[in-house]
Amino acid sequence: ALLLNSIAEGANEYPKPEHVNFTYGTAGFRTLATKLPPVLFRVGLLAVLRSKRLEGATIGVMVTASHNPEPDNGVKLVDPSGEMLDPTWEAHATALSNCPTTESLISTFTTLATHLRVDLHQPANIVYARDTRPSGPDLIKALERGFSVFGESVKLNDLGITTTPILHYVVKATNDRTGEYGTPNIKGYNEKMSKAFKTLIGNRGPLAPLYVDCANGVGANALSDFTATLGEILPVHPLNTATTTQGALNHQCGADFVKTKQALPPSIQQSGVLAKPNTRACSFDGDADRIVFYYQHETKGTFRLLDGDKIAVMVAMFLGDLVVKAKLDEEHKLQVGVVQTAYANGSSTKYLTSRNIPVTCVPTGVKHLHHAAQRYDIGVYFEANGHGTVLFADHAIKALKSASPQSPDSANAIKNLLAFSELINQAVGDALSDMLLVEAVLAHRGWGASEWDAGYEDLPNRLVKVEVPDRNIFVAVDAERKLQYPLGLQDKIEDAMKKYDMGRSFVRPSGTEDCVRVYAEAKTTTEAENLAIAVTDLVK
Ligand code: NG1
Ligand code: ZN
Repeated sequence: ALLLNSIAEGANEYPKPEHVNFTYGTAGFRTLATKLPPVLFRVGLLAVLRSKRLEGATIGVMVTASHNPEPDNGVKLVDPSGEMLDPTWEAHATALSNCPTTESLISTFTTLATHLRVDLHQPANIVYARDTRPSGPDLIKALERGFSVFGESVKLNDLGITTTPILHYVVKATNDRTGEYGTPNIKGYNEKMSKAFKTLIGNRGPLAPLYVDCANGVGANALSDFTATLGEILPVHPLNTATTTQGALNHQCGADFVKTKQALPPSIQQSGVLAKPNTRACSFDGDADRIVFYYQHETKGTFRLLDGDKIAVMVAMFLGDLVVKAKLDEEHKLQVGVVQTAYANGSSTKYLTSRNIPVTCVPTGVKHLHHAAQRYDIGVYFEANGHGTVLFADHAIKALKSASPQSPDSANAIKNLLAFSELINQAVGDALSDMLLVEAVLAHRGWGASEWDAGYEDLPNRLVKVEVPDRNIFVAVDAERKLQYPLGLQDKIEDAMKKYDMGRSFVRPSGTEDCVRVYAEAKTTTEAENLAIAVTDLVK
């Protein structure tokens, strides 16, 4: 009863606004920041419930709206393994956030605690962080108010301002009783990564300079901390680091801008840094869990994008080659597989398949990619937009650690595979870690950007955002490659596709915005554009 009184007191300070319906979607809660304080208070309650339910295992809470505009914000929960919140709890989050009154909040909380068999006497442990958004401090206050109703039984670890993937790392490392994953703090993260990177680069450094667009977000802080630990082997030039300039976050820069516009951020264009042949740059998004690379064509000067698909293909091919070199016996022969979504460029899928690398296609959303990747010995997953990572199965690590190599070459390959498993964030996509992954592979291959790019040519493509009266009438199936409802629409889309050489198009409701997305690709830019227009007309 004491607890319920204390919840009521807090809830009264954070009444739910009327006429707003919150949903815990693929990216947690995400909307205009001014609407969010009551949601944060309630997420505080839920995070504690989840931790108590798991006998005090550490739960993570990240306050960010990633690549969205600065006035937006959001919040998501991280499970003890460092992965996204268990999907069955997403509904509980939605239920708590929508309780219209303090009374209904109390009753929903009580029902949840009973149904989920939460022993409220258990301890709870929470680690939390935020990105650089100006709305962050207020939202953290609301979150902490939620924790505070439970009094002393909750132990808190505030990481302050840091990236989403670092928060995931700290959650995973905190829960790892063996201590092998790494020291559970930001310093531990930097040390783990720089050690693995140095092993991989060996005497190949110093590498060519790399320009990094930090989207004027938290990636700027993380990058400067990290390079201080790393030293000279990778000369990094941070750009767009104005984390305290109002309105700068994700504005005309960052991974989402580059991928959507298929163009350089104007700031980089103007700086002229890419004019020197084969100079590469990359862009993080607002919470540094996505990355895309790019460069300028040496003779034509055109913009060349190296997106999530290009990263996945290069990394999968390289790890596949290392596995062959490692000469693990037949029984332990590890299979490298790739997980993509329908947004993967058709050329990338074709390239992988023609080289006997298995490809799985799953619906949008990191949790789907992550789970599918866990089914491979070494599972590479990337969304075309640059969110992705590589998962090494436990049995794969065991096989590598217990192998008895017959040649220096195999011994080297095994050492490198193990170093990659340390370098790559095993919890979630991570711009900083993926940046180093790409740099390490390029260094080993002896490649610059253009050699990396040469593998396959992207099909021209268009992504269109269509506002519709009700996006819920659109139901996608078959890993979102087809529409089941509205009835009959899929047939019309397929008729449109047939009119274009190598035409492919699909429609799905967005999980993060109030719109449906139309994707189209075809042999030429004009054809891709026309197909996108034709399908958009069908949807409207
Ligand atoms: P939605 O809004 O469901 O399309 C977007 C991205 C996803 C993923 C999520 C989570 C595209 C087309 N969609 O999802 O890939 O990153 O946001 O942030 O890029
Ligand atoms: Zn992000």
